[in-house]
Amino acid sequence: MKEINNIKEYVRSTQSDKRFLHTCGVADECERLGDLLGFSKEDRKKLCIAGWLHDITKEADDALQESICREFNIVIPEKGFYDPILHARTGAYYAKAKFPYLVDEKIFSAIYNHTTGCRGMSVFDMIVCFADFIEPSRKYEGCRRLREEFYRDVEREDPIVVLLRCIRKSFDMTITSLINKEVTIDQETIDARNYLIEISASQPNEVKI
Ligand code: DGI
Ligand code: FE
Ligand code: FE
Repeated sequence: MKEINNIKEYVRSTQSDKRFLHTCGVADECERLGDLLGFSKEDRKKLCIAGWLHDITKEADDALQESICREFNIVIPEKGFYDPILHARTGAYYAKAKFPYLVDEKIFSAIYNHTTGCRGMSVFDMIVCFADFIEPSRKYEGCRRLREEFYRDVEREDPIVVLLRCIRKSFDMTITSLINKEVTIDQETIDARNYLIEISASQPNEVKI
């Protein structure tokens, strides 16, 4: 618990009020989803840590983004440090460097993949990614509706089937919004969406936990 408080204090002191509210929402949502999907107490704690840390570099200035990129050999995007995906990559490395005893492979992967997802993403990754999309401080109508749909359907269907369907719908909304904004769509985002369709149609219960 003390470790989580250290993380919480660090995040509180480095994020704006709005971002911190979002981070609290994601950490809570991660715990709730972990519980619904039958994760162990230990994994629920890890999900919560991933939630607290997922946007650790979202508000970092260019100098910090650049130094993280140089230290961990992350390619600086053509768009520059405003690239919306970069904070997921720098965040994973930075969180691991800052809290080495807490950030294991699962947490690293969930932070790394939280914006785009990826082909073969685990249920742990999906929970953090989906919690990021539906946490209560997101007021966008699509997020609110998807949150309601998830909590309604999970009462009467296999939770993993519902998670696969709802997270795929969240990718559909993100992709549609990127198309409407006439901006590029990262290959990982497309791969994640295709993977979710394929795995849902074949073996939803064989997805990596
Ligand atoms: O960091 P958050 O705002 O909490 O959420 P996030 O990490 O999911 O980032 C959301 C932003 O990322 C949103 O503006 C859409 C953008 N995004 C997600 N996938 C892609 C993308 N932007 C581009 N250009 N391409 C993508 O594939
Ligand atoms: Fe993010
Ligand atoms: Fe976020």
